[in-house]
Amino acid sequence: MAGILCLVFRVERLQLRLVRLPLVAFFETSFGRVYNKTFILLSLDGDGAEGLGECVADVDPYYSAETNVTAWHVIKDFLAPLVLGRTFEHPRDVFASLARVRGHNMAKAAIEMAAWDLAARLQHAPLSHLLGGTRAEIASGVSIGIQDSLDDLATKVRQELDAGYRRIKIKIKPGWDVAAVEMIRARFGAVPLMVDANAAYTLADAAHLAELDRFGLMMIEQPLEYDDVRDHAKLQRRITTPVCLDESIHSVRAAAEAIALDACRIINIKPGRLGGHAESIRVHDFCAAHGIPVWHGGMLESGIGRAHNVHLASLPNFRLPGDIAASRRYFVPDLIEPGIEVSRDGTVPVPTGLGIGVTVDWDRVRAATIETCEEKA
Ligand code: NPQ
Ligand code: MG
Repeated sequence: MAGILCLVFRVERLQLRLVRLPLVAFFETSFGRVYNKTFILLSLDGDGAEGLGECVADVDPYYSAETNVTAWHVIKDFLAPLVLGRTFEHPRDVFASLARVRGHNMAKAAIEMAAWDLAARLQHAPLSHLLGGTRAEIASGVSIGIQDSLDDLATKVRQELDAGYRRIKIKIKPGWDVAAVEMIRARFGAVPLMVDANAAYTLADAAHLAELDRFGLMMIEQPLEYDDVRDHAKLQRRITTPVCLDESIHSVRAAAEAIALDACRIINIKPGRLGGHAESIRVHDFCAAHGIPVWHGGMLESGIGRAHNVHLASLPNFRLPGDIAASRRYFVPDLIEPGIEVSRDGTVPVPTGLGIGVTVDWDRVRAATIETCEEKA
């Protein structure tokens, strides 16, 4: 942004905390049901300031290959030595400095995002200013997990529409798809609605997925294999619902390939999956240049990761509501006070304080911490 020329910082200390928080309600996807969220909080100290990042890996390698244990190991033994004692000119250089380690984007993102927060604080600026955000508030949608019954689903949809959320996403899997969408259309009419399969189908299900075409869905997210592009392109030729890719988009190159093959019409950006803010901005910009709208995904983050997401989602090509809902849908209490709140019109204000701009309740963090580790330059 204008006026911010020098973002130099030196990384002096890296701290990991393994934290566990109970979820307000269970969350079920095509890959399983969870009752709590276990994640790594990462602090980077340098030049008298501290930046925070949150690793979005889970306990199981079911959404993606990474877990808390792999992230802890890779950060401590391989990534921390690449940043400790180093001086960076700009946080956008951090991801490239970790390139020797293949993959492990969620582990890399925790460090990279903490570096952005640190640099923003050293500049006395909100993170959104460094990222190139152009919005003062972002549009918020909800992701509703698989329920025990269609009645339970209807209750949830009613509740979220009443709360003001700007679109409803439901998780689907074989046996919980067409009837669930049909019920929502019958009871709630033409509300902005989409579905997310988390890779639960194969190309052999194309005719079945085409049954969703008549409901005017905004999109179907990641219907096929987590690392697939080609079959999604074949599927997109057989259905009219726009395909959105999530799991398959692990880099700007993967996004370029998917767009070139017409494997998707929309892309979900999650900084954890992409290795941080810088690679997310590259995907955002590439999609903007190719007329592909993006929206910000969610990984059941605490208020710390959620705040990072709000700042990133303030960039201009985040044209659809994100999976960035209120803290109270997930954690009561959250690790930040006050939590992320959603207005009656379904928006979240972009914090204007320094860095991620939220206040961490360190007593709550300590109470929820299972294990810690500290590495110094
Ligand atoms: C998605 N999130 O868009 C993911 C999937 C997901 C809000 O729908 C722990 C770790 C639990 C990762 C639950 C939403 C998770 C997780 C869901 C990811 O596909
Ligand atoms: Mg998804």
